[in-house]
Amino acid sequence: MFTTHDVRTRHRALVRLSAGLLLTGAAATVCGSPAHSVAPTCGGLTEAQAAAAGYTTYYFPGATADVVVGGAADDWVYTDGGADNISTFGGQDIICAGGEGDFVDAGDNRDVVYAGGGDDTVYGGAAHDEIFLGDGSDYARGYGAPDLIKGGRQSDTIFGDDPFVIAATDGRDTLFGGGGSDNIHGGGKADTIRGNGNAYG
Ligand SMILES: [Ca+2]
Ligand SMILES: [Ca+2]
Repeated sequence: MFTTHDVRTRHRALVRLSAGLLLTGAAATVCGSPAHSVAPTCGGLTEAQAAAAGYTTYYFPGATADVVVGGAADDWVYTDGGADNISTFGGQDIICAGGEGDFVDAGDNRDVVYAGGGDDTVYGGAAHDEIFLGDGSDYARGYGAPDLIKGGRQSDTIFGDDPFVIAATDGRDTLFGGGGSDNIHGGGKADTIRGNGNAYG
């Protein structure tokens, strides 16, 4: 099923697990895929598909508070329920944080974050990130480059860039509030901002 490269990738993930960087959970749910899927997906990929595509995978289903420390390469993260703490640094990472209030720092490069339910805090880091905040009263910062951030049903606070310092790296962000009374700040550059209740993340 797996190539030699996949085995090495999975081995590295297990090494991190054995180093005490990660905690595991139990039951599985679906993120970003139809409910009838056999294996849960994140960003349209199951863990096996993500590993085959070269991602370092962190798969922790269940309602436990997981801690994930990714690396400079491309990470695929599925933590499901529980208040998770996820940092993935460089690489083009795909993150599904699941329910409850999570903290996500996607780091450099282009990342895709599905924060799920709960009151989440999400930092996109540098580059063009896509952040979907889901339910809960969330807080998000896109930081540099043009980011796409979509709020959810409740009242969210969304910043396209650093709210305190206008920088040359600020991007033309696209920010949607979704439901609730949202607080949205574009930052530098010409941003597109909609309080639209039909644009849930
Ligand atoms: Ca990474
Ligand atoms: Ca980023």
